[in-house]
Amino acid sequence: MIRYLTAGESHGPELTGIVEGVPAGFKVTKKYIDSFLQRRQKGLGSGGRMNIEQDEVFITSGIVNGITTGAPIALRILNKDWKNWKDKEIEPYIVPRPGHADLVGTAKYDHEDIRLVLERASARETAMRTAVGAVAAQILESLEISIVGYVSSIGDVAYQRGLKDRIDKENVLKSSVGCPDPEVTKAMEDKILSARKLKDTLGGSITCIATGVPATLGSYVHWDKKLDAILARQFMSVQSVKAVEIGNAIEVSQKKGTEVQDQYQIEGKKINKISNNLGGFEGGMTNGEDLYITAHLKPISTTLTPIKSVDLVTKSETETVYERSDTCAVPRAIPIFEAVMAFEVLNNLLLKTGGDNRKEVVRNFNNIPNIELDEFNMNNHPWTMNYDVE
Ligand code: EPS
Repeated sequence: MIRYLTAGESHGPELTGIVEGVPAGFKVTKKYIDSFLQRRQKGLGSGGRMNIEQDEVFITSGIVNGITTGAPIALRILNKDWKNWKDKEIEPYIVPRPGHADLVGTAKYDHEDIRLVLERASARETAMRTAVGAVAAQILESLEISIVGYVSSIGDVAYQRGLKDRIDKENVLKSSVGCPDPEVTKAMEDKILSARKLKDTLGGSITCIATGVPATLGSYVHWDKKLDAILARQFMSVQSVKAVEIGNAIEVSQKKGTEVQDQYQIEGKKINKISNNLGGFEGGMTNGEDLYITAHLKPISTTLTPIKSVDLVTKSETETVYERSDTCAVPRAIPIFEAVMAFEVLNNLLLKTGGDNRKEVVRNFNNIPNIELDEFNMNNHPWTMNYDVE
């Protein structure tokens, strides 16, 4: 079991992360983690803050000479904006933004200023989650498991991937909005630019596909071990996410069973599927197909156009006051979801393989059986199910 904690405020000195349980002997580099962090800063729709930050990770424990040691991994990301906040007299923040954690968070912790809530609720926290997940992603890559994310919608402009289409990471990187299709990219760009002009914000969705994940991770025997459910929870925990979809779940829910099941067919010794509507999961377990999950994000709560709220000092109705923010955070959020997915896939892989070091993990990884005809040893006799009860 690997686990992690993050700490840090959006405008405080730094973000901190500690990852525990990573086996020894895997290559993990600052360069690889930084490539995730840099992607999280790019994308149409970003606000002014991304011109201030140039995120990079400082590894201060658990990885020596680019190789994991088995000890807890400590990560730091410095906030460049800190120097602008240090010793600054801060205006009171008394009007909560509907949709943000502001109102409920202030009530929950009995704060005297809303800023204390937004400092931690801010999606700045995802910088550290991205760094943590990048550690997992680099380890997965060494096991030939790769994860690619892309923007599948911005507002009501959607990109529908063909069932068998591979997503080319280069095309995602080339797009200002992280969508692999140039025509849809243009429509998404227009959508974001017009929202900015209208002083409004936009949501959208991000799809992540993991390739090379072996079958039988997760479990059907107990609710909290179902891997699709675990991943849904992790995706949902990212700021702004309001729905998580496994495979083509929404479409599947609207069709007949015979139309949507991923029917089996034999190819050589393999039992393959004719489609992947279920996103690589059957019964809460990976089935050897690509894992395919979409997070749907609401528009950011901080709008340039004021919306109705309350003044917590005068206790009267008022309108929100604009705080610097993004118009649309979806394009730059792709690496966050790749990272979140990588962490849980690695976690569940290690639950299966065990191992304190790379040699043990790789040996056990290579022994995970494929879903092939020869692997099945069926009894093929009538039998009785006995329990020692009346
Ligand atoms: C955010 C508001 C903006 C975003 C921030 C998330 O920050 P600021 O208030 O400093 O302008 O830029 O995202 C990040 C700082 C980041 O690194 O992703 C919010 O309110 O959630």
